[in-house]
Amino acid sequence: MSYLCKDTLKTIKKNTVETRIDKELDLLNQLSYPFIDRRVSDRRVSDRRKANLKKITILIPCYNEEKGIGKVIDDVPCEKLAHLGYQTEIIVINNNSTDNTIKIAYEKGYKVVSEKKQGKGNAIRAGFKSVSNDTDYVVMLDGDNTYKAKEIPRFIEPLENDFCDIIVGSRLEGKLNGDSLSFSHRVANWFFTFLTRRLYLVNTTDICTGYFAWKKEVIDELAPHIKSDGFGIEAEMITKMARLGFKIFSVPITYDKREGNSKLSPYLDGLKIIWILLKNITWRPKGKVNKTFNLSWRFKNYPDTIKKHNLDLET
Ligand SMILES: Nc1nc2c(ncn2[C@@H]2O[C@H](COP(=O)(O)OP(=O)(O)O)[C@@H](O)[C@H]2O)c(=O)[nH]1
Ligand SMILES: [Mg+2]
Repeated sequence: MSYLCKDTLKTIKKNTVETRIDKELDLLNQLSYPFIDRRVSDRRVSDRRKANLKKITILIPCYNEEKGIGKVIDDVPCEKLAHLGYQTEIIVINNNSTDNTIKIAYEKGYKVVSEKKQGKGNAIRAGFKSVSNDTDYVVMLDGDNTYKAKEIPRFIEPLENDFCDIIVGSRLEGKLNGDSLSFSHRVANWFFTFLTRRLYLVNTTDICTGYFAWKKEVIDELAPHIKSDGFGIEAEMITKMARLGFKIFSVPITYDKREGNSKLSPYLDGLKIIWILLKNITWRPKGKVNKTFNLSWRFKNYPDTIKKHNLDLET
């Protein structure tokens, strides 16, 4: 009798496990078609709702990046992300490109947002506006194939675990391949980062990076405060995100030599960054007063040594 019971139990257990695995395989099969196709469609959205997937929107600002954009897009691990439970949308933000950038993005089936006002800052602001409300995480990286889109699953992990609100990709603490970042750029970046850590108590180790990930609600709060047209945008975002009291942390990333020509003017953009770092020391979101603001307090404490580095913003 007891033998029979055990046997029956084993059969029931086996059937239940098999049914569950079958169901999961079915789900993955349903999902894999639209992700191989990689087009954003209503069907994919409804699949996502059905399967309760989270959504990642990837923003790629591009100005004449025909040499890199195809590689960046192909490198996005859509299928791996789908298996991890994410739907992926890619948005290329174009700014008057005169080469084949848009053609390549369209051919691959992705959404292109065109912003007439030139500059990376203008492009990113246009990109923020085009992020849909059902997005959970927003990732941004350059279209020149310097940052590695295949690192996205590892990159967003601290957001998923609720460790922080914003991830800043760190090249200085990550892997700099070949001569991807010149000595002078490294020194300048180190200096800007040092200033930012001291003045804003931000736990970041590379403030000139172009690789970011945010929770969607951060974008909603941050976007109205961003004004930069050009390359000051990264410094502006980091300083204002700090002032808004979000939790910011770095994740080491790989940085390769860029495809095509850089649009950065090292001296002019370097001066702009210093100006933004100094100007935003006193910046506060309108209607909010920071009672803990005190310069000596900032210089005494270093981000590594303080437990809670969010500023208390009170209305
Ligand atoms: N849409 C748009 N993208 C830009 C503009 N300027 C630069 N970018 C993009 O921003 C990213 C960073 O620019 P890049 O020249 O690589 O600067 P670097 O990474 O600091 O050397 C690249 O993907 C560029 O194509 C612009 O005016 N408009
Ligand atoms: Mg670049």
